[in-house]
Amino acid sequence: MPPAVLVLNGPNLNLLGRREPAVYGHETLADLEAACVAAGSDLGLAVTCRQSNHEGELIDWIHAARETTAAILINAGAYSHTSQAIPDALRAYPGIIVELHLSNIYAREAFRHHSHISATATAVICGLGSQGYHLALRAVAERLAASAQHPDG
Ligand code: CA2
Repeated sequence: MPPAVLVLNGPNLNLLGRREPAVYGHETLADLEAACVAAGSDLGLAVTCRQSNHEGELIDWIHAARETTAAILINAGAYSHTSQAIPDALRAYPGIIVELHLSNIYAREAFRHHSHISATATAVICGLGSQGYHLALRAVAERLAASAQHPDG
């Protein structure tokens, strides 16, 4: 069985490709998710994608992933800057966590410069659009392969 990876997208990311293309690009969420599944399959990862506009639903998916997935890629949208509950859930997750943002949050409004999720994450990628998701999947595949070869680190 290939290692499972959960790609979580948070509030308003269902609007991708429909508004603000200058900031978030032309790709729709369906395009982004299909590319993640395809890249995962090339990398030997079983990728599942979920999007929600509701904090509690994102948290329920993080909890469920504890037993079943090797890594979570998360773009929590604006919850990154406001939520304490999502980072709490991520702190209880034992696998690899990559925080993602399509835009460069440091080049935008001051309220986007801090993410409560970053301190819980293994790595953070921002500003590369959908390419960031692809790079994150590649890094996860390489880390999992390395830890399979050297289980004690
Ligand atoms: O850059 C990112 O990926 C963000 O996580 C996107 C969030 C924003 O609140 C974060 O600061 C940075 C917003 C997602 C909203 O997505 C839309 C997409 C198309 C049209 C309108 C909103």
